[in-house]
Amino acid sequence: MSGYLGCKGYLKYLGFIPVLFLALAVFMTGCRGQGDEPGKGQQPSLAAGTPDSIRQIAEARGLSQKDVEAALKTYIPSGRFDEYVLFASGGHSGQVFVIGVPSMRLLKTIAVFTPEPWQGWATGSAETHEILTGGDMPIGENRTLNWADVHHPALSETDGDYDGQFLFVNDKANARVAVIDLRDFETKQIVKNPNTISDHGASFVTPNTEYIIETTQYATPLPFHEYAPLEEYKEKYRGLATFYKFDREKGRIDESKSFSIELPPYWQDLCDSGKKVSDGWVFCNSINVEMATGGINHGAPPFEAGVSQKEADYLHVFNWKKAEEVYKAGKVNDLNGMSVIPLDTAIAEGILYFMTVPKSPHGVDVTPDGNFIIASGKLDTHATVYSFNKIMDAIKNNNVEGKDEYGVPILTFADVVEAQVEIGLGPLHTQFDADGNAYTSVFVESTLAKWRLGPPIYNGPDPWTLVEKIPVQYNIGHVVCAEGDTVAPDGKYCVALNKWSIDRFLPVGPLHPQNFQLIDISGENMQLLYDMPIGVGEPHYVQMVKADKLKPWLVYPEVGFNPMTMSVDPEAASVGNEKIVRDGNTVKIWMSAIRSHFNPEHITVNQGDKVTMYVTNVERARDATHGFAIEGYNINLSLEPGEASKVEFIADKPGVFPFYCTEFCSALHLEMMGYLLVKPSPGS
Ligand code: K7E
Ligand code: CUA
Repeated sequence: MSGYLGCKGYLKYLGFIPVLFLALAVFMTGCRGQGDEPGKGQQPSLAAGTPDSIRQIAEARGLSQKDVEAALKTYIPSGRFDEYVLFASGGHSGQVFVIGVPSMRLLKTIAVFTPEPWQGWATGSAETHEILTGGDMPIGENRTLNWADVHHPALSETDGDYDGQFLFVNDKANARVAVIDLRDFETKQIVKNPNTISDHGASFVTPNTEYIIETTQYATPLPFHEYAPLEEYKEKYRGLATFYKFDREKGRIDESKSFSIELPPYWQDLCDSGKKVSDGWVFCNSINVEMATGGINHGAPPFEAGVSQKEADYLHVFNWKKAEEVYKAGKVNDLNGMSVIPLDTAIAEGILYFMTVPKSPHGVDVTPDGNFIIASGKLDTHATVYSFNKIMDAIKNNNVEGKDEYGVPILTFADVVEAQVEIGLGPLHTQFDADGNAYTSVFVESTLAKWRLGPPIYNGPDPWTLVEKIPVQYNIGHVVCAEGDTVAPDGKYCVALNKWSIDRFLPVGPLHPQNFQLIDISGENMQLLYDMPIGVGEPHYVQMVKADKLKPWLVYPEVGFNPMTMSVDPEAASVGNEKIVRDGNTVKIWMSAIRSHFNPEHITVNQGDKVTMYVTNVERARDATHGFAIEGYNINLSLEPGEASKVEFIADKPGVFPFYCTEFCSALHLEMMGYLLVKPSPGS
């Protein structure tokens, strides 16, 4: 324990100087692992009256009463369902993880930006390949992206509440946004921003999913594929906030009705939409108002120091309803097919204002009632709370404390701030419960802090004060609480999304899993319930939705259904129309799949033929999925009941290639196969 106290003492006397920040983070990390010994439980101490059978299990396993309570709170018996669902960004995996709460069982990964063979995602089907490459870079040839850095999932909303229909996620590395339809949990669209290469303040939705918001992270010349040396950073480099119009009917982003706003080359960071009273506004943080360009290799200060020289950065305040009017009035430039509102226009039209935020902010979160905007500095110990009404007053009265280099008005800090709440060192992100409390992740300290909001959302004693902190293991990034970023949070659970696990799991080599820690927030004190390792990528943000808001299909509604169009495909194969049709060197095959055979089973083509296969799973039974793989041809489809898929390939390799079903669908699954015979062309 002395090590832990030593760390605390160190913290107390340390000034929060940016250059020391890294050293501090390293030091704090070194402090860890000195508390509880991993793998060894505390002495069991079950309450009197606990049945002997339970007492014996607890004693044999070295479980305390708290451990047993935690186990009981998370256990879901076979055949029963979880109460909540987490949609977790998959980080580098380019995917989304679907996890049940409170069991913390992984229910599914949704393939988004990377090929995923089980779902047949871009591993053979023409449709999925078309979606995946729909977001490819508009530069270079053969530049098919095969990874992504997924940060922020956003569920579609109606009146500021999750409606369970769609999910959007971003790819920070390449400024892409994807649309997932929650009827079949499949990705339907990937859009690449033509003018920026990286994003971070994405995906965030407006309260009725009118728009999906995406802001640049690292500034580049505008557009990004133009060249400009770093010496011209201030003149040529720019950020962007893009508002993608969502067509709910079609379930797609409509790029032709989307627009961007040109921004100074600060690094725009996370965003949140105003809601209720603040509907119509969007708030996005930024860092690097210094416009540092790094250059440690030329003796310049490294980015980490340059970017955090100043005491404050700017929180961007956007009037998106006004921006929409300006866009519709045509006061835009066309840039690579995207309408861009120039920075000067945004200023002149009252679309953009700044507010200062102390010490390298990161997250920004709007309270459920829409009255307050909370931002936290990574090098600060406070959450800074801005009042929406005060912001509106400052704008109306032109109460500014100056302008930035580009002429953006900066609202007077003292007049827009409602409170600054002492939270702990390194606050990042904030969520809410139903009782007027906020929950902020505190990175450097590795804690989750619960604190009280103030009137009108919380009208009890001691507003704007810290209530309790719970240690987490370790380095918490985001926190998610049940429906905790909507107009109507549920409370009950939060999950700490920890970057480091260090000593929490059986060692699996130097690359450690992330650690999702489920925390019960329903009682007087927060209680840690469960650690879930995530060993597939680094999740950032997660949303937690009430399970009964989701209404997914259990099978596709009709046989021959094409998930890309979400309708019956007129070209789909069906029972009775299976056939092989040759036209010159083009061969088309209509194939059905049902337990336990494909029809046709023999396909003979000539080397060099262009082959198109329409394969339909004609099953109507739940879970009767078939796969369709052609050995040696790098093809695997997943055909869920009713689904129709299309495969196109050139039969360039002669020989005999078994094709088979890759899902163990029946007792005679191994027999569900056939032969593709490719006759060598004469002379080959
Ligand atoms: Cu990792 Cu929201 Cu991209 Cu914070 S972000 S942790
Ligand atoms: Cu169909 Cu195995």
